[in-house]
This record gives sequence, C-alpha cells and structure tokens, in this order.
Amino acid sequence: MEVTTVPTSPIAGQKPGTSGLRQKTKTFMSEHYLENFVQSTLDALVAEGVPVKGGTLVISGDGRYHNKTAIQIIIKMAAAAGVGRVWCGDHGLLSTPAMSAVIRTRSRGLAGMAPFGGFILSASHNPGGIDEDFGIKYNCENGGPAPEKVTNLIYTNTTTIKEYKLCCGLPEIDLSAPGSYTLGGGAFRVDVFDCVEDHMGLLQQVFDFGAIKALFAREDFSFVYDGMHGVQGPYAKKIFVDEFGAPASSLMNCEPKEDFGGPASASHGHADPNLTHAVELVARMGLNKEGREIETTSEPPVFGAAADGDADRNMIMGSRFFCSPSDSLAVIVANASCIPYFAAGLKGCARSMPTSCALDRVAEQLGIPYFEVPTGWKFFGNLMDSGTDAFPGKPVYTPFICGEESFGTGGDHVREKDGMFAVLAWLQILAAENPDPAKPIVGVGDVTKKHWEKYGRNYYARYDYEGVDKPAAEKMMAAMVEAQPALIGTTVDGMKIAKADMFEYHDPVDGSVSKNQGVRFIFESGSRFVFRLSGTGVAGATIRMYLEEYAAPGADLTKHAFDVVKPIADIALKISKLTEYTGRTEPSVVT
Ligand code: VG1
Ligand code: CO
Repeated sequence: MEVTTVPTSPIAGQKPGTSGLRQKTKTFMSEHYLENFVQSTLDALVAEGVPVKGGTLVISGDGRYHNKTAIQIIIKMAAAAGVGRVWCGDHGLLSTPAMSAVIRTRSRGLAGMAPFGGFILSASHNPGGIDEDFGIKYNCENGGPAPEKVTNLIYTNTTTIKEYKLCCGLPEIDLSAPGSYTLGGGAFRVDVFDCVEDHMGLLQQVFDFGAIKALFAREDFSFVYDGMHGVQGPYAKKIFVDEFGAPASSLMNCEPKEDFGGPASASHGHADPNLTHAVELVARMGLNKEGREIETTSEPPVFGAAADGDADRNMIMGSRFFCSPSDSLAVIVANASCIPYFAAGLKGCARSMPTSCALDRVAEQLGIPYFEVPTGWKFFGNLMDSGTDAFPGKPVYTPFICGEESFGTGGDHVREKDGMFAVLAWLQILAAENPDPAKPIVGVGDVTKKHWEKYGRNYYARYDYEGVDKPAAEKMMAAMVEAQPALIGTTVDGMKIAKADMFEYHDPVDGSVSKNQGVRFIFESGSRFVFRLSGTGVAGATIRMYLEEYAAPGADLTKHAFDVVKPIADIALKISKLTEYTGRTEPSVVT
C-alpha cells in the first residue's frame, strides 16, 4: 500500500471540549481540518505507547451529514499509520454506547484482536447537516472517552503538525452491508458488521429481556419511542419491535437522517431529547414544552422515551409525566436490584456536580459510596475502571451507576452514557412493579412519586443562554468567582449563602485534579445554584444556570419544578448580573 505524505500546517482551535472536537460541518469539510486532527490523535497514541501498528481500530458515527465521507478518509489514514484492522458498523453507524460496547466486547474469542480504540464521528445532540455541526471523538481501549491527559496531547499535536499520511490508493469501502475486505496484499483489512449486535448482546446480559417482554405483552401497557432521526433507529427496531414485540407504529423518527429531519428549528432537526426539542413525543405524552399538561384526543401511552443524535442521551416520560434526568438516575439506583447485572448490589454511584442531589439521599440509604464529578462522561471512567488491572490495589466501585442532569445515564457495562440502558432500566423497574396483570398498571409517574415520598424531592431546572458573546460570558464568570468569598454568610432575598466556591475535582482513583469546573452557591437550606460555560458548543458561548431546591418527605411534592426554582433563578441572576453582562433577559432553553 503506497503511503502519501501531505504537507499541512496547524489549524487554530482544535481543542477537544466536554466531549470531543465539534465544529461547523463546513469547517470539518475544509482542507486538512479532519486530517490534521486525526493525525494528531494517531501521533498522540503512538507517543503514549498505544499499539497502533498492527492493531484494531473502530471507526463509525451517528449518521449525520459528512459521516460516510469522514469514515473513508480515516480508513485511509489508519492504513497509512500501520493499523492492521478497521471495524465499522454497517452504514457507518454506531451509537456512542455501541461503540463503547464494540471496543470492549467484540473481540471476545478473537485472540489479539481487541481494539486499541475508536473514532466516533458525532456532534451528539448538536444539529446535523451541511450548515450545522459535525464532530469527532476518540475513545480508548476501555471503551471510554480519552482522558484529559490524552486530549491535551492531541491538542498540542494539532498546534505543531506539519504533515499527515494516507493511503490514497485504497478503494472506497462499501459500508452499506456487512462484509470483509482484505487490502494491500493482506496487510490491512476492513470488517463491516451489524451495528446493533454487540450492544444488544451486552444489554441482554445486563437485563432480563423476558420480564420486559412480558410487560409489553400486557394489554394495558403502551409505549412510544422517538429516535429523533438519529443513530438509535436500528437499535430501537431490533430491541423494542423484534425482541419485545412492540408494534412498529410505536417508533417515531426511527429512520436515521443526515440532518436529523432538519433544517434545525425548535420543532425538528435538533436531536436533543428534552421538553423543548422532542416536540412530537412530548405532545404525544400529554405535556407542553414546560412540562405542563395539555388536552389530548386520546390517552397518552404508559411509557415514552427519546434519544439524541448519537443515542447516549435519554428522556424518560410517563403518561402526562416528565421524569427529570436527575430523578431518573436516583430512581434507577434505588431500584437497581431488580436489574440482573446489579442484583448483588451496587458498590458505587456518581453524578456530575450540577446534577441534582437526589442521588445522594439514595446512596446514603443504601450505604454505598457516591461521588460528585465534573460535567462530562470522561470523569466517571476511573471510578468504573477501579476494579480493573488499570488500578491495582484500589477500592472497587463496580457494579456502578452514574448520570448527569443533561439526560445522560449509564452503568459500568460500557464506558459511555447509554440511552438504551436508561430505557431498559426503566422498563425493568416497571416490569418488577407490575407483577400481577390483573392489577392496574403502575407507570413512570407512580414510581417517581413514590420515590419522592420516601426520599423527598429535589425540584430542579436548568436555564441555557445560548449564543452569548464569549468574552462577556467569561467576564461574568470571573466576576462571580471574585465576589464569592464576601458573599458567604450573607442573606439574599431571605436565603442565607452557606457555601460558595469554584468546583474542583480530586479524582479518588488516580489522584488527578481538575480545576474550574463550575461556580456554585449553596444555601443553608441545601438549595443551590450553579453556573458553567458549555464545552460542547460551536458558536459563541452557552451559559448554563442550574437551579435546585429540596423539599423533604411530607412537604408539598406536587408543585411544578420550574415554578419552585424561580425564586432561586432570581437570586442567581442578581448575583451573576447576567443581564448586565450579556444583554439577555430570557433563557433560550429551560429543561
Ligand atoms: C453537555 C452536557 C454534559 C454532557 C455533554 C456531552 O456538555 O452539559 O453533561 O456530558 O454535553 O453530551 P456542556 O459542556 O455543553 O455543558 V453529548 O450527548 O452532547 O455527548
Ligand atoms: Co449525545
């Protein structure tokens, strides 16, 4: 195979954010952009001693515009770097959790073929299309996002890169169906395989599919799933329809599309499963975008759920009921013992810092360790690897469940958040809650309300201010940090500030420290607000403001979350001077 060396020069701004490098699709299509980043990654891996030469690399994405073209380019670059085998999901598709499953499990029984890592082509919940966003993320041999040490090295390489290598002469690989291609006289091969089989195989070991199938068989159970035209469609068909026997009509938007059904607007083309963007599902479940009940012509289904573009996110709904992601995490952990993989009990759990503290109360009752990590799935990785050879002699926190307020939930079966996992966890809980078909069905709302009665309720909301001027947002954050020490002990609008700081994480497994992970203000009552700047956006800055108020068991637990946290929002806006700094009076999205 002839290797071509192409001279190039550094392109500014190729720093991976919360979850990989994201940019406008046209930027990714511009000369050298993708190639520079991929070569910088491969070089970083070689420098780290990763066995790239002769190794196996997985390459796939969420099906958005430019996915297939990018895969063909990376295959040629992998060949030039001496990679021995490339694995791709059919149609170039793998959901983010499926990529993690493939890296971790596909080589079972194939000695020496375990992948050293994988490239995921995705900008996740960001809109797709030629005028929207594209992204790339590298996952390591444990199936999880590259840790900061590696992403920093990749970034450094992008600032000094002079050339990249590719095998121009390789033919385009037919990704449309499973097949194997031996190239370069046997030095290089590409295997295209069914994108669902590995992930589903793993989930079948985690859950009791039979019990869930029995739930679907109940006449009073009804189900709807919104794939939002992302990568989840093929997974949803195989699992919900083929395995559980749901009618095909229960799947909405389950054909993957390059623009997720766009052009992106508030009502479609934005594969982000929340009350604002999953418009069709939310209406079908009998709610409006604030989560308030609306009139419907027929009774909403018992269970509804949705996924984002790369299917690592999930939204869980019941009939006229929205389960906030923070509550969903707490409920799953509280009921984990009904899931076979967790039947012997959890040894740990975690949430990201801005995620509500509902999980903490459950963990305390269960008597298991729980952790508060910075935003982004990579920070859960070490906790989940605590039982492996990577950290000998350290405490073991697996089996483990974790989640984020941003519609991300997962367990240690993979090293990514897993939209399908969350849905199956809820279906397993409902199966366990409904042992008797003669009794009225217990739904998502019933289970969550029962949970609040036992643990209390963490009323919660997040305000996003998108497309804000970046320097203004940074100034606002810096001013708040400076003001914090003097604010501790003071009372604002009747609420006393007990603690105020910039969140810093000390990883209990490898001792690494991550600074500047969010400004937090905690009141004496336990209520709090948090500010962060998004690390996944493409244009300008997005300010995220997280609001939380705790109501103990016995208090009024039936109020609307957005109403309850409104006074905290007012205090947060006062202290941050958000309107003065940014000119914004209203958030772009409330979830
Ligand atoms: C956001 C969420 C974070 C999540 C990340 C990736 O990051 O807040 O919780 O892990 O997206 O999700 P940020 O930095 O924009 O707040 V996904 O589904 O886009 O990979
Ligand atoms: Co995602």
